[in-house]
Amino acid sequence: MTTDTPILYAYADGIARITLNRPDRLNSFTDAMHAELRAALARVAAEPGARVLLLTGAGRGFCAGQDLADRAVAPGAEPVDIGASIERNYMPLVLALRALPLPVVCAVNGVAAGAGANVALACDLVIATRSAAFIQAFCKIGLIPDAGGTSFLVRRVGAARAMGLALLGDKLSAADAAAWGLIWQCVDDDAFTATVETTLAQLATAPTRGLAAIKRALQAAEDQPLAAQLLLERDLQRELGRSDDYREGVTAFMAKRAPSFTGR
Ligand code: T3D
Repeated sequence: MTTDTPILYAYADGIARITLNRPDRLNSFTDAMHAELRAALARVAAEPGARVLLLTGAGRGFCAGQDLADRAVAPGAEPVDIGASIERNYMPLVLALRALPLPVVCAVNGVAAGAGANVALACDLVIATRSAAFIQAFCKIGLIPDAGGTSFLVRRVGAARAMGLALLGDKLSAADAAAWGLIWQCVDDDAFTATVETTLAQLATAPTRGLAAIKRALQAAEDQPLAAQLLLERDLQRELGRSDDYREGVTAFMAKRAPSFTGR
């Protein structure tokens, strides 16, 4: 695999694939990598037939967060404005992953630390290989979890575990991450690739508009009360009831045959 470019992009058969590609630095983020990642996500959004996105890392790690080599400050020098970096890079990244109108599968192939862990959590389905781990490493360098971490952690694992992970920065195994409800699945290393590919194939042939609406509704449920959620469900269901895939789903069920969804 080439390391010339920090982001690899591939597309075929409805499946877009983005690989973080700085393996010798555990795929940690630089400004250049963020710019390429933004461009790749824009490409997915513009890909007419894209029905699922895979995000993964090259080499033995998924992502070790911000490249700290870019953050070393000489004595007496002005520190980097990290807020500006977050605004320029991490906020648009998390929001773009959440807004994509198709499922985003994050295949966590190894350690996910700092913002790398939280970018994974911004994806819709996180499948981690058993030897992977999640580390809220921020507390070790005097920072707080960013890239949505404070929100994802509290919502998924509850306040007590979120506080422990964020304050101690301990390594959370992929198995515990799945058991705690932080991620979807922990898979044995030798079954990891096959499981990811089966999941991608399933999602790439599913009713894409319906999946996008599920994503939107579940995200909305994090912020709004039941009454508003019921209204959103009504509106999305009304829209989906007019889709080709709903018609095909019902027709196939009645005909006792497998459906063939087009994503429309
Ligand atoms: O813009 C902003 O600044 C704001 C955003 C901040 C968000 C953040 O993400 S802050 C948190 C940054 N990340 C970390 O603090 C994690 C740092 N890395 C580690 O703690 C460890 O590398 C790991 C626990 C992730 C993995 O440990 P291990 O033993 O498996 O690997 P290693 O030997 O530490 O790393 C392998 C190489 O990658 C090594 O380089 P070398 O010695 O082979 O030349 C290491 O220095 C490099 N590396 C790992 N993480 C980073 C990194 N280089 C730069 N930045 C990194 N984050």
